Amino acid sequence: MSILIFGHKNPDTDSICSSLACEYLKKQMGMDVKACRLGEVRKEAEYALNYFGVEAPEFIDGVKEGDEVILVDHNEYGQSADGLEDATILEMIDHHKLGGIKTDAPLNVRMQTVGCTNTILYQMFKENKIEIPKNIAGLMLSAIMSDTLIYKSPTTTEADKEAVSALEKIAGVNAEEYALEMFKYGTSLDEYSIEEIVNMDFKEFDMEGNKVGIGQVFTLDIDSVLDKKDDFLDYINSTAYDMLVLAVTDIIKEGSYLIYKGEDDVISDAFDVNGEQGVFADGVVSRKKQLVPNLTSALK
Ligand SMILES: [Mn+2]
Repeated sequence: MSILIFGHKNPDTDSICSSLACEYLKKQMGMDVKACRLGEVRKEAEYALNYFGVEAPEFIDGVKEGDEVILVDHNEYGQSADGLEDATILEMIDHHKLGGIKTDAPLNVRMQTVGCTNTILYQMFKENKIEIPKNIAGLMLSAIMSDTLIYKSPTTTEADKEAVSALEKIAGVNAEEYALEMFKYGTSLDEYSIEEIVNMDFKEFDMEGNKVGIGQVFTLDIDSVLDKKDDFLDYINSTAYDMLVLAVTDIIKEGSYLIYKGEDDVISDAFDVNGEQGVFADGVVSRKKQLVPNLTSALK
């Protein structure tokens, strides 16, 4: 039976793409392996798979005694396949802290403090002098751009950037432009109604006797929200809140667009902006640390 390669449960783009890149690498090295996944393919990874024309790894709901496995992008029982305690772990390739796995036999472990598992895999391709095909290179760079948030994550290293600059030549894309499109698709709010978006992550506060609601959504598909600003306002203004702020947070620009029910002056004071619907509050990304305290003091 094939050796099973899989990333963590609730797989992100790195877990999906590292299982596929590792599968290709090990096959070239003469091993009988199969890429698997432990959960649904999310939209971001779906974009990468479709773009580069690769099929998703096969879904498995657990492993059992006698199975041989390679773990990528994780190394903890809690994040891994059900039954892992009974299977044989042959190898782990990961960039996270050690999470307490125990084995009966020796195994290969490759851990590095880089931004993405696919950066390690890239080095393994090089070390083994195995050429990376175009579609696999595309998946690998998708994962690195995703895990490093286009190099904005503090986990980003020079090794990640070096890998991407080599991979983008093979894949034939501009990594940054490609990644923005991938994030846009991955964070699209198209399938949600106005009411669902406002209430997706919504909390209510009492500020100086005012009933204030703050909703926050993370997306890079900003235009699809701002284009419907008036519809959002119709709904927001129909609520019973004294003040309601919807923060549409752009993680790449590191700020939030604000649509609100309430006084323009309060928004101006709170975020040091020219208070108007859809205004961009630069640097405002946290409800707990910024939206709530800033609005509370502005309402005083
Ligand atoms: Mn990862």
